[in-house]
Amino acid sequence: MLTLYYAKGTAALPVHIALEEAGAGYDLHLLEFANKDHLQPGYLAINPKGRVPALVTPDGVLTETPALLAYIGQVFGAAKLIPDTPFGFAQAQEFNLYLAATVHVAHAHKHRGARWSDDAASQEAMRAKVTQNMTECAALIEARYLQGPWVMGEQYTVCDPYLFLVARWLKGDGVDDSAFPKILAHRARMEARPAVQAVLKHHD
Ligand SMILES: N[C@@H](CCC(=O)N[C@@H](CS)C(=O)NCC(=O)O)C(=O)O
Repeated sequence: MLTLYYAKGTAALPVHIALEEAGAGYDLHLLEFANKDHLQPGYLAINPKGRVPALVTPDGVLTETPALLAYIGQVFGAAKLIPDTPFGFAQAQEFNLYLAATVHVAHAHKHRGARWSDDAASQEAMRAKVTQNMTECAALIEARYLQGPWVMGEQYTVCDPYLFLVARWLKGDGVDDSAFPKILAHRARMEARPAVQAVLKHHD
């Protein structure tokens, strides 16, 4: 059995969707950031980084969203949530790692500037760059990565729920998402999927 530790509307969302799409058996453990559940000793013993998601598997704990997505894709191979060629899988990893290492970090500069500076003016300067940086990220995704109808083309993969998370951030980050019709259409396609609808009930 798998256990997903999650907080609502966070990077745990794509992992939750992937588990649902895979038809996996899993338990959910909700952490409330407002209560600092993610910083309590019980959770830090599971993930010393104090972040979500974390997935407890029969082989041990996994953290980092791209790793969890790749794991789910491989363990539940019949669901075909990852490309089955080395190049295709590397392309999916390229996309997911771009979201994790660049896009998520650009987004985090809005509320999490204290990770990088203790200086209030520096944190404000970081916040001021969020719209520009996220717009540039969206432009790259729109032009280079999102093949359509799904990120990897005809095959729905673990890249899709991850893009869905980012698409949900754009407006709040000040991005004019009407400039990105492929991302908007992809978001609508995601919202129409029963697995996504079922998972979103846990994240409202
Ligand atoms: N690199 C990690 C980032 C995880 C992460 O930063 N998650 C956020 C939620 S989206 C979090 O747990 N934030 C809590 C905090 O910063 O205190 C991943 O891709 O899983």
